[in-house]
Amino acid sequence: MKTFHLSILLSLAVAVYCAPIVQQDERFAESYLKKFYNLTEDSDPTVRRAISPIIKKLIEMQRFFGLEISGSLDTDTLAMMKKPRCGVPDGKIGRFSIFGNNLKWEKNSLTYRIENYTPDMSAAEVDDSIEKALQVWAKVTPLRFTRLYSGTADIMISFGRQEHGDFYPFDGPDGTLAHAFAPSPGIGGDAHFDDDETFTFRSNTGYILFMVAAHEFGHSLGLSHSDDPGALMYPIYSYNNPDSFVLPQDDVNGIQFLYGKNRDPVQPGPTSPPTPNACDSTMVLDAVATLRGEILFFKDRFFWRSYSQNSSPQQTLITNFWPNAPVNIDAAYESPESDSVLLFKDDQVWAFRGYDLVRGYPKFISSFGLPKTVKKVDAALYDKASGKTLFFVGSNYYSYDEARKTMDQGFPKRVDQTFSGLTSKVTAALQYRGFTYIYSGPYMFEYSLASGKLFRVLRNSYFLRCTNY
Ligand SMILES: [Ca+2]
Ligand SMILES: [Ca+2]
Ligand SMILES: [Ca+2]
Ligand SMILES: [Zn+2]
Ligand SMILES: [Zn+2]
Repeated sequence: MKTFHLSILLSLAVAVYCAPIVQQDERFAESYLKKFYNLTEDSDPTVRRAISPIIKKLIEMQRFFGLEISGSLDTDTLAMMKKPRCGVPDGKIGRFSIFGNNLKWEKNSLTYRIENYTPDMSAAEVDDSIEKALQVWAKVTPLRFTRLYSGTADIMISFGRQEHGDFYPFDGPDGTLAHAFAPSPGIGGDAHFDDDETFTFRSNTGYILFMVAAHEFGHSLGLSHSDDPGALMYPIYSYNNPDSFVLPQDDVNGIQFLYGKNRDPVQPGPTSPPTPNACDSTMVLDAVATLRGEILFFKDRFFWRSYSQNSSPQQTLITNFWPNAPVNIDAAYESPESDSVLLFKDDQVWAFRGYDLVRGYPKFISSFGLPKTVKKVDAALYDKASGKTLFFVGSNYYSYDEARKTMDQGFPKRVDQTFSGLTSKVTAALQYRGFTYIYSGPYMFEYSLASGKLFRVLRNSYFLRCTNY
C-alpha cells in the first residue's frame, strides 16, 4: 500500500519529486484535520515534539473511523477523508456522544422554521423531508416540533453556499454537506445545508435531504458524532431509503439519554437491529473472505476488517467501502487470479477491485456455470493450492476452476463426504495460512483440505476477536 508520511512530505526533497498530487493531498489532509479534529497551527514551532501535532491528529482520526493506525496519510485514510460528510467536528472515540455538560433543550416543545429553499427540489418535498427528519427524533422521545412561518424559531433551517453568515463557510460541491449547532439561544439548534450540493427527495443521485437533515437535527438536539458505523450520527453520509429508514439503536440510546423515552402509550413504528457486536458469541456471520492479506467478516450491513493478528478488527458499513455493493450478503471470496473480491447475494454476484466495481458486474451466478436450480450460494471458498473455488449450496458443494473459468465435472458432492463431521449447514468459508475454515453457525471447523483431516472446532471469536471492554 502506498503511504505518504506527512512529516517526510514537509521536506522539500519529496515535494519536488512528486509535487502536484502529493502536496495537494497533504494540504487537503491538513485542512480536514483542522476542520474536524481541532488541529491548530503550531503556536511555537521552535519547540521540538516527539510526535508532530499533525500525526497525532491523524492517528486520532484513524482511531475514530476504525482505520489502521498507521500515523501516515495512506490510501484508506485519504479515501475516508474524501467521503461526503457533516461539517461538525468529530468528538470522542465511542458510541453515541453528547456535547459537553449535557447540552440540551430544557423544554420538550421546540419550534422550527424553514427560512429558504433549495432549487433542487420542490418546496413541498423540502417541507416533507424536514418534517420527516424531525419526526425521526420525536418518535423515540417526548420532543414535539411546531413549525413557524415567521419570526425566530429554536431551529432555524436554511440553505446557503460558501460564506453564509457564520464563521463556518461551506466548501462547494461534496466535502461538507451541512452543519448544525448544539442547543443554546440564538444560532444554537440552527441547521445549515450547503446549496452547492444537489439534494434530492428520494432519488439515487444527489444527497437525500431527509438523511442529511435527520443527522443535523441530532446535533440541533444535543448529540455529537458517534463512531458506530451503523449510527445516524456517524459523520459520513450514507444512502438510506427514506421510506424504510428506522433510527439505529445507538442514536436511540443517545437521544433518550438526553430526553428520555416517548411517553405515548402507542409506540410508533418498528425499531432497528443494533450494530452487530463481535462479542456476541451466538452471532452467525454471513460470509468471510480474505482481501490482500486481511480478513473480512460480513454481517448484515457491516463488515469487520482484520488487518493483522495484532490489531483489533475494525467495523465499517459495506456501502462506506463499496457504495454499489449489496448488503446482507450470502457468500464472498477473494480471487487472486482477477485480483478482486466477489460478493454473492441471491442469484447475483458483484466483483470489486480495490474500491471499484469491476465492469460487467453484477452478473448472475449462473454465469459461473452453476445449474439454474441453484438460486443462491451459502458460502464460497477459494483454495489456493488448486486454484479452485468451492460453492456451498445446502448439503452439497460445486467446484469452479478459476484459471479455465469452468465448473469441474463430477460435482456436486456432498459436503460431509469431503469435510468429515460437518453435517450442519455451511454458513461461511475461509482459507487462511494454509488451513481451511468452514463456518457453521457460530462454530468454525478447521481442516486440511488436502487430507480432509479435521483439526479443531473453534468459535467465530478465534479470528474475529471481541475487544469490548
Ligand atoms: Ca436557534
Ligand atoms: Ca460541500
Ligand atoms: Ca453465508
Ligand atoms: Zn454531524
Ligand atoms: Zn452555517
